[in-house]
Amino acid sequence: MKRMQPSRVTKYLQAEILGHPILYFRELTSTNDVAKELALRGVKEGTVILAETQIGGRGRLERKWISPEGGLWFSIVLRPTIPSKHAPKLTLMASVAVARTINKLSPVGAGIKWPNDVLINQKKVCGILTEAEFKGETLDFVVVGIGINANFDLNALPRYIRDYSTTLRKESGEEIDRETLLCRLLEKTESYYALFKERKFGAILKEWRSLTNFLGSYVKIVSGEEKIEGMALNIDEDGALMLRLNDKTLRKVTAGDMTVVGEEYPKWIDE
Ligand code: BT5
Repeated sequence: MKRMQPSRVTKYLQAEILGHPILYFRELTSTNDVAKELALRGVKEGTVILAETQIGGRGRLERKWISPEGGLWFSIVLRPTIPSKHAPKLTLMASVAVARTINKLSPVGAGIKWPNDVLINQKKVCGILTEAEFKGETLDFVVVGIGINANFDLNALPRYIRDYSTTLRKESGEEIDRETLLCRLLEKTESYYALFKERKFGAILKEWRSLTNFLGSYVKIVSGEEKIEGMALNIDEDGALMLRLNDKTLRKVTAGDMTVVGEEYPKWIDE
């Protein structure tokens, strides 16, 4: 597998904040861990940590993120001056940037599944892990970790993951230039981040909604110890999922794993 050359990204990058600098490593435990360490030591906003492979890649709730060579594994340090409660919006922002960038480079029809997955043909091609560090009520920094299954053989993933996952190469039928993908993705993320800072999150949400197809479906969500079922109505301005439960009450869910059970709301519920 040809290694990435971060200098090729920087040379063509038309972003002013993100990707300055890009710190590149052959192998790391987790780009999020290194980004957090460096952020605590004061690296500037926009710093990107990029690794060819991760041996301790992480998903949410300390789940493993398998990161073979050929994927695009990186984290961005952001330092927005916003109240901490707004941090989850950055995950939504990143998922819109990823789906839009993929679709621009290759017409594979990438879409978003709440809260942090980008899918192609209902299979996961990208996961996003946003981690925030607080200073009292405000944020010190946020690390947005993005993992994209770009060019490796799906057999590199264990079977229980493989059946629900895909790669860009498999879906598009050709090798994706990871440097171009990273370059375009940083530019796109920067433009959404500018909207975010201008408090125009509504514009990002609108795009998010247009990239998702589960709204209006009946879904199951596992959130901590709790299992919640209902019709997915909408995403609110904080990025939380609004559900109509079987007893017709409304419920706002801020975190969890969602499965779409049916395209339509089961008839028996309205009977
Ligand atoms: C995520 O968590 O989807 C967030 C993944 C974030 C990865 C990036 S890579 C760069 C940065 N550095 C890190 O250490 N992390 C970030 P979650 O929704 O909890 O999904 C985790 C689950 O996805 C696992 O439990 C597996 O079932 C599955 N999984 C693991 N590796 C995968 C892969 N390469 N492709 C698809 N699914 C995978």
